[in-house]
Amino acid sequence: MSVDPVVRPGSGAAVALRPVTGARIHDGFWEARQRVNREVTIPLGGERVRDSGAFGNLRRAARGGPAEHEGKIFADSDVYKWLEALAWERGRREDDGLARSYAQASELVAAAQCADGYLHTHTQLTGRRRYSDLASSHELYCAGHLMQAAVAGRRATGDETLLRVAAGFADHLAKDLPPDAIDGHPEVEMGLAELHRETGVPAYLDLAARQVAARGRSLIQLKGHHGPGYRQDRVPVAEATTVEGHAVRAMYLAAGATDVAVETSDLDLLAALGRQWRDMVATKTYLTGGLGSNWYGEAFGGHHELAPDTAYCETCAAIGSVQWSWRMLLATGDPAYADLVERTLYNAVLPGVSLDGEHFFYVNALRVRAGADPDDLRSPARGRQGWYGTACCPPNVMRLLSSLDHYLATRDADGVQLHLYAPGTVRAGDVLLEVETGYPWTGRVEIVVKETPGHPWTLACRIPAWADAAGADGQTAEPGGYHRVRRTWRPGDRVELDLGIRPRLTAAVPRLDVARGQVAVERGPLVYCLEQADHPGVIVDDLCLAAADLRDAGPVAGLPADVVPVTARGRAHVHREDDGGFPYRAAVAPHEPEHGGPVDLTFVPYHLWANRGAGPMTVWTPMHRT
Ligand code: FUB
Ligand code: ZN
Repeated sequence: MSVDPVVRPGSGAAVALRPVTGARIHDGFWEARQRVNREVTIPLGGERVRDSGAFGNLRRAARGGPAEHEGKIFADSDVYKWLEALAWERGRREDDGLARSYAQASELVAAAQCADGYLHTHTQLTGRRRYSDLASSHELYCAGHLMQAAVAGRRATGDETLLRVAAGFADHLAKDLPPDAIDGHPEVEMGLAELHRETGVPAYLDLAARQVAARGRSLIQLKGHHGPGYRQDRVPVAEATTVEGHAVRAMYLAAGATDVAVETSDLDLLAALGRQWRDMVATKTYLTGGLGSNWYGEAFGGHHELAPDTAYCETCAAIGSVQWSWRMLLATGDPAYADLVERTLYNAVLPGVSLDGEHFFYVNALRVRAGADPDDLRSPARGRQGWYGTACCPPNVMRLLSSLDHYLATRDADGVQLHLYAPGTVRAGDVLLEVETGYPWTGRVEIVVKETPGHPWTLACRIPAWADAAGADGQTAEPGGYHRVRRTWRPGDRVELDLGIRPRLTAAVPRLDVARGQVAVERGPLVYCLEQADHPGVIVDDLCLAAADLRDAGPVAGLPADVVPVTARGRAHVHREDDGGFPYRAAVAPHEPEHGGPVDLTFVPYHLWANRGAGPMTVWTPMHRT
């Protein structure tokens, strides 16, 4: 089935690449997660959203306020994200149950809308004046999620119920939103831009552009201790050189600004976004692709402030990063953006949901110490939770997994580009490709041309930057670019990649001081970690790597059989008698050996940690001095 994708630049947009409308994952790693998403997570999400009171809010708003509002001020957005997931899922495979749930919830949303198009149940039910507290009301944030859900509904199912609601709201905003009114939480920019792409209404894009341009002029009322940077209102987007403040807000704004830049051919804005992205990658991104090192403000820290144990790395921030990088990839065709999409998907989004599909991480720290504080509900030391009072992350994962097929491939005038590898098919105009692979566990990818036009075109396959041992069609392939083959293809022609997946050690630049003297294990696109479950009798906090003898190993208990763990020789620090006191002592010279007993280390993919109970875990491991 061909479904217009989650991001669909307009015909005149300044983009290098365009998404394909017919990419489909059939099998393998991601299909297994999509299946659980469809069969377990999305139905459960519907129940949790109902239990949170969000449907009740809509029902009461439909009857007319004032009345009680339950849950967070942005509770409507949970409904919209969940509806978006349902819509994309219906586009993948229709079924009556999904269609019924979708129809009921979208009719409820439609019923709650005011006659003039306005819709925000908290404002409607409390009787608060519209747009009177945009710093925290999330009115436009919810509107943006509604618009994205509406576009998904139309593209994936042809249903226009939500599209009418979203267009009604957008028309109202275009007419009645006070000038210079911007939301404390960006999101509406992306929603308006995509709604414009779907409907062709210029006013929606104009409003998105005005929202982006108004930011950074300290128009938003300051709240609490936060300065304007927290809400991306300190520096105009076109002038910013880095990302700052609340990480989800920053990502949504950057993604929406990218939409505006390509639709309005504002190449200066696009260049500014490229600079911000590069600075973010160079100084503010965790190895996992996770973003946000500060719990306070759920925010970015300063340059190289990337402590693993106190990392925030909100799942939504990772999803926002995927959304932004994908748009930058479309805009520029630069594979570095696809590299970050892949790293982030596997290592910063996917940890957000358990293998059983019923539990979620909000915070994705790269280290959990023995005795870590479990007090906060978001603490990774508690393991994944069934839901959260602030439930932005779970339905965000749902909608991303259900639309993941859209991120596999693109096309341009010259041919087709494959960015992510999964068994499935890619339809791009007259071209039909079939992809066979066991990726990410193996690096072999076979692409078979099933249908092709009679003229020459180029098949471009991304060679990830980490793939320094990659080969393509028997020749060495350059990492960090595309393996391009241009020819007149015939059905049955194939390209064979070997991305050379083997375990490797990764170190951080010295400026990233919290990781000095430590290494991480990676294998293909996956970041690995040491987890307590595999190291009985010692504490993960005491482990270090004794030798760089990484080896692929057989299955480990409690994880799926296809998972490839990595083993290595390690040591466990031996605690001295006086270790229990003041925790500082005379330094030893760097060349003096450390002592400790040998331990066999087992590294498992980070995204799988805490599926066998939460406990100490670390991505970075000290190297043993000998
Ligand atoms: O404010 C809405 C969402 O709640 C944010 O994106 C998350 O960080 C959480 O604070
Ligand atoms: Zn979230």
